[in-house]
Amino acid sequence: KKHMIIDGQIVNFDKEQNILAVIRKAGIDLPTFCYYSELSIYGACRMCVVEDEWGGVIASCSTPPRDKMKIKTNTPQLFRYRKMILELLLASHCRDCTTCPKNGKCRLQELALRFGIDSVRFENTKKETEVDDSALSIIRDSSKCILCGDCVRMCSEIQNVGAIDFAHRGSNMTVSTAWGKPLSETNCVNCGQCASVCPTGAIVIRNCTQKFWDAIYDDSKRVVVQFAPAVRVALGDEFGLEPGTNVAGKIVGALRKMGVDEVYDTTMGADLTVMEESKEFVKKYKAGTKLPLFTSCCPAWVKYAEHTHPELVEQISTCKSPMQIFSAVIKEHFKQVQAVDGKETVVFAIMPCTAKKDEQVRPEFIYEDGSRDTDGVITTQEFASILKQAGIVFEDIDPEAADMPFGITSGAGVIFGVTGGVAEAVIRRVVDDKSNNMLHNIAYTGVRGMDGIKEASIPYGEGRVKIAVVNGLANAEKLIEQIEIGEAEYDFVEVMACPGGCIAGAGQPFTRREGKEERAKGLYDADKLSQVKRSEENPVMMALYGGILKNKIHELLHVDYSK
Ligand code: HC1
Ligand code: SF4
Repeated sequence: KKHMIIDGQIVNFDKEQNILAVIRKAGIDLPTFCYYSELSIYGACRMCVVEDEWGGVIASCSTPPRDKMKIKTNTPQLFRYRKMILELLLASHCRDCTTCPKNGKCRLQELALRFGIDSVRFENTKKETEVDDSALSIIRDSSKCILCGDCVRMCSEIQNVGAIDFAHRGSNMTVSTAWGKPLSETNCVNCGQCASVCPTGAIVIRNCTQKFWDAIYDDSKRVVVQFAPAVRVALGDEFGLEPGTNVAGKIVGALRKMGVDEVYDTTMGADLTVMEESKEFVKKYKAGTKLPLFTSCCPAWVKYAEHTHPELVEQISTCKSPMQIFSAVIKEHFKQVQAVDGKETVVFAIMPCTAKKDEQVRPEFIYEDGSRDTDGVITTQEFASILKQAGIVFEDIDPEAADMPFGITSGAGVIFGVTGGVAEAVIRRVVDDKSNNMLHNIAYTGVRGMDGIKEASIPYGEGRVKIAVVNGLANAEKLIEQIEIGEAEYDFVEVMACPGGCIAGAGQPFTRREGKEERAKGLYDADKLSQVKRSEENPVMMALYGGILKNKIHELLHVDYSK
């Protein structure tokens, strides 16, 4: 076996691409600003330096491991070196930590503390604060940027968007949009993935918590909250629970404690999406309409298609996303109640996603009287801060069940939150064989797992339906290219912009691959535990289709992005 000697300790390695990965394997938390295993190596921050056996200083992220190599990670020289880098960064950085949205979660702050920096020896070269808050999901403050390039690589390598890039040279270097345009005027899709890797407060997610509180404090409003499938398996991270713990019941209990009038699970909306999307798919498949049908629930994907592949927009399902479907149904349901008690119904959605903040105000979802389907979107992280503001001791909250009449959900709906879940839920609906055996087989068709591009094929009628599942927009681009040059052919394609699906949305507490796997497991376990496995078996569906959806299916559940 190949091995390295790290600080005198033998550590085996095999497929690790760089020394840093071997060091982390040895349980040493070497600091970095610019290293993410899923992104290319930039090697700019130099915090991860180590000493070789001759006292030479090398960047561990960009050096491959060699057999029998000896390195040290902690020497007086390295300590001085790291301190100096931190002081140089702090000299040009805003130091108003208490009012920064990243306070307590900033890596620069964390490392300054860890290395005991109590003063900075260099002249203050902080630039003027320059905030771009034009976009609905993220806010950029370039004066807090440390030029690690994480956002740039995320936006281009994983999302194939390239809305931001390095501009200028030397001491004038910044991260900027093309021509310095406001972000809202670029091809940014609001996925927020840049913010999720930004180590400082240079890119943060827009905060809408005050809007939520204003509604709660307003007695003339009926506040209805829905929470997305993926939120339940990530929120616990903020409260020290085991990764992937399902806290759905606690979310309901906590929201009631804060004075929310009605609490629902977006999973019911996902069931409605399955019903409608399956219907649309089967109709198109049988009619021989141009396929594949692309899913529509990820708003960052919809935006990407609009910017980059307008020719594909008419192949995107006309189903509104579960969030929008559910809000529309809630508003319709409370119309009569509102006529009696005079309270205005406002719907907030707790989402793992930053693009939902943009989806919610798309013109398609704002009606003539100014009303909307969803009135506010708060991310999982914002919800965690709301809980803390309310003084809720989350650990002590007893789980409760969601309200009726929409409180029953299916296992098919809950797995929407993980890549492959929408496809799996639709397959469950369209196959004729409703046996447990088939249910089990569907899980092994290839739709599950964290791979960026997955394929499945299921028997249907006389033939087979070919399905692809992609996550990360660069993977979507690869698949589209293959389809367009005729190298691949599919009937149904699920696209989620965030790598791993909604469980890794930018609104969630940040996690790496292992954390995503735990979250996925949390959702698959929830599916296993639910009595109702298929959307069409959810009794709420029957009640809705026989009730308020009569004559309103198109109006409440569909949208046409190609118009
Ligand atoms: Fe998602 Fe969806 S699954 S988009 O990934 O279709 O955000 O969780 O709420 O709308 O249900 C996100 C998650 C979410 C919608 C559903
Ligand atoms: Fe790029 Fe997404 Fe950030 Fe927009 S939100 S700049 S698309 S990474």
